[in-house]
Amino acid sequence: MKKVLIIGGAGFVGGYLAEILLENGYEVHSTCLANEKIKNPDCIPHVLDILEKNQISAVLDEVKPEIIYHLSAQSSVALSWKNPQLTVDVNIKGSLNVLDSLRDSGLSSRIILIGSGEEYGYIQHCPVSEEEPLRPGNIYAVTKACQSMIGSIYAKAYKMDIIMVRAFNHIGAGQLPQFVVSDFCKQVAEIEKGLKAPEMCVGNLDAKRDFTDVRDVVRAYMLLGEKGKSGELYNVGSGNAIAIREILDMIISQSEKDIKVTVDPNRLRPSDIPVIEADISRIKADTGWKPEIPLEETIKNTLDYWRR
Ligand code: A2R
Repeated sequence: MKKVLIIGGAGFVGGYLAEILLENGYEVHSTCLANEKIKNPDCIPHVLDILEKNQISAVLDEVKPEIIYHLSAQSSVALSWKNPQLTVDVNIKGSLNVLDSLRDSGLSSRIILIGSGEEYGYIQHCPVSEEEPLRPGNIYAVTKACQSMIGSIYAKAYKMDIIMVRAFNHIGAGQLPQFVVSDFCKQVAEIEKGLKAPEMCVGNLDAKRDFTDVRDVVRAYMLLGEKGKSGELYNVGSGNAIAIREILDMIISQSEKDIKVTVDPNRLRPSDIPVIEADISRIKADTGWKPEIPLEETIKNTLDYWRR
């Protein structure tokens, strides 16, 4: 049975990734911080803070995984404006600790570094391919760009089996409400329950983003672990940008309530990138992956999650 290690497995994506890997016969080890919990009882849990290199080395020594998925991150763009120090520490220093520990371990594990479509920033060509120069527009994006660059350098310099991913917006049940779709669905559920006046507070509705169901995203990660080319960088997204306004309309249309929309200046970011859309031809060609779950279904699942 192939052994995998998910670093940062208590987050939104980690649970879904563990589930698909278990379904496909992997032995899944998953790490979390001391104050977190790995929910899936079929995973083998480990406590690990990526800011502590010795903790990473100890887990690698114990597990000796064939594939590592590095998901640990300060993953919120909004929080990265408020706390750039933490974002740099976790996303850059922490990722470097993970790579250095793996290098020191003498293991030849494949490692998948999860980056972000935000790395491209102010893109000039849409859809954006992996060859597009990076013009990151926020602190989170800079840290993820840095992680990808270090990954690429380590792959070449030390002949490590590293794959870099640029994941575009992924959504689904269980995502924290700092993220736009989850936030909107939560607000609608609260309005329906009478916990909130029938008014939605929103930020910039004109931005266009590329949304993929988290279950499609983790299937892409699994396929990259199995079939991705070593040293390569892959976009993971839907290949189809949609305006936040359209998403909001889809969410509101799934509710019986009459809901008013108000722009809240506190929700506008210091800078927002107008359009981000992924070119996903590379991952399609190398792994055969393509997204399968329609946006309406993902929105319904997310809304039902908050209603529950
Ligand atoms: O921030 P927390 O307490 O929710 O914990 C997050 C955890 N994490 C850490 N793990 C180990 N050492 C650290 N120093 C550390 N700091 C934070 O990583 C959380 O449990 C996990 C990341 O999960 P989420 O924030 O829910 O991100 P998500 O949506 O699962 O995205 C996974 C990856 C990230 O690299 C994103 O940047 C990318 O996909 O889009």
